[in-house]
Amino acid sequence: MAYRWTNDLTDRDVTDEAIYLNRRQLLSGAAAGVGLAGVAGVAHAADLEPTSWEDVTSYNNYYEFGTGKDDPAKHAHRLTTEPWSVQIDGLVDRPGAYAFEDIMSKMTIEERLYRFRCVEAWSMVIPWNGFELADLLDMAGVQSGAKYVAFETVLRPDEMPGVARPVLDWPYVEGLRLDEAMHPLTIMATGIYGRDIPNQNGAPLRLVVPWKYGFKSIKSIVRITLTDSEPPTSWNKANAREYGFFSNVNPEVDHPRWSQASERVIGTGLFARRQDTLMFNGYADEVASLYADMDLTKNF
Ligand SMILES: Nc1nc2c(c(=O)[nH]1)N[C@H]1C(S)=C(S)[C@@H](COP(=O)(O)O)O[C@H]1N2
Ligand SMILES: [Mo]
Repeated sequence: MAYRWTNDLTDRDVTDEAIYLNRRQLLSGAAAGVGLAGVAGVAHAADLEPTSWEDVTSYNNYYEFGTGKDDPAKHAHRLTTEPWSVQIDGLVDRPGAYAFEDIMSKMTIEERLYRFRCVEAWSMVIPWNGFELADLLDMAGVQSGAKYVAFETVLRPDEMPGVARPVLDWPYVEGLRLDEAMHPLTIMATGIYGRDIPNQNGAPLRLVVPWKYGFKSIKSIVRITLTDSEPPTSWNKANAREYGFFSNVNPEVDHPRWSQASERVIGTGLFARRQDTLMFNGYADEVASLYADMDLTKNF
């Protein structure tokens, strides 16, 4: 498998789960802990148990390939991810089509072990590789009038069997407030377990916003637009009463059809373990201040 990212980790350092886990144990040692303490997300890493590669890559939501959890793993191999470019436009100084390789050559790839909580009340812990979205936005030069960031997934009916049905209004679109987009926890993921991110997980690059429900983490991004007004988002368009623009993980605000107080932990067997859902998915210390003046039951 080709490694798309260039940093100090080579394919001999991180080739598979076992090696990844050993390496992580080293990283959680006291000396390494000091050096990593400044990196957002890593501070929490030591007490999180990563979901297996098998579960992360076979239990997916990617409706462009079908609505079954196993549809993306079955069909997403049809998606062509090379060549790939991301159109960055709107309120930026340097709009244009940014080639994936050019982006990667300028970005610093890090490991981020994040909790991942779907609005359907299941969760995983995923060791992403990626870069901070803020660095990409800085590359394009965000203008002072920008207040939001809009994202769009590639739309290829020939390669995506799921888009033949109007389950959502294709292409899949998402959005963040600019301060959310610039937050150091917000990343563009290009890998999992040190390997290129599989198509079913959103190759070649997808958003990851760990304190929000999973549907905010839009896959296979081809366009990023800086705007001055709140952009439309796919699930909000489909059902505004059930899916808000913010969609911050919140155990105290239930989905109209189910409780959000707890979650099923994927990969814990037939009688899957449940655990309490954490405010902002466990990232309250980092992000609660972004919403200090908001009523979270109204701005859900
Ligand atoms: N383009 C696109 N992005 C998407 C989705 C989708 O259907 N299409 N599903 C979302 C949902 S509901 C979740 S929970 C996550 C799932 O990511 P994963 O399959 O990598 O775990 O992707 C999100 N991003
Ligand atoms: Mo989801």
